[in-house]
Amino acid sequence: MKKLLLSTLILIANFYTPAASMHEGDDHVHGLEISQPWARQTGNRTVSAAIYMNVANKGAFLDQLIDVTSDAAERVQVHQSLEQDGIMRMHHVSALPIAPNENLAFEPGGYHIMLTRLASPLKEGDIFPVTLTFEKAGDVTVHVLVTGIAGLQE
Ligand SMILES: [Cu+2]
Repeated sequence: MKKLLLSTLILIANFYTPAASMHEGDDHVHGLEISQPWARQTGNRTVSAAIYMNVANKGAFLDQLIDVTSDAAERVQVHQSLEQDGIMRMHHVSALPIAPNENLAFEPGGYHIMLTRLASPLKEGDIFPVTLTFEKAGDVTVHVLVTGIAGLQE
């Protein structure tokens, strides 16, 4: 009986711990696949920078990006660039839903993660962590590659 109880506990532990360690990875988390996070180098400037990536929901459930954090800047927000009356404007997006089978691109002229007041300039070749918080998947830390001024070459 004692042995059975112990194996049940181990089973429960195994069931729960992978979720925590999965959150540290860069890709598959609760069906979310996050690929190629990148940001352009900023020269000597620390005013702002934008992070781009691709988020694919390969799971069966709708999820939402509800927060983004990083030590790389004082303020980190999800933004959407939209053209209004011929002028490109950026809007803060507080919750960004990603439906099953949806492939959401964060790209120049669209969604991006805005870093405002950088801790230090972004230098080409640097890699820094950013944590995305999803309603269902929880915290997912990705590593952003700083590219040259041309951006990520496909
Ligand atoms: Cu922005």
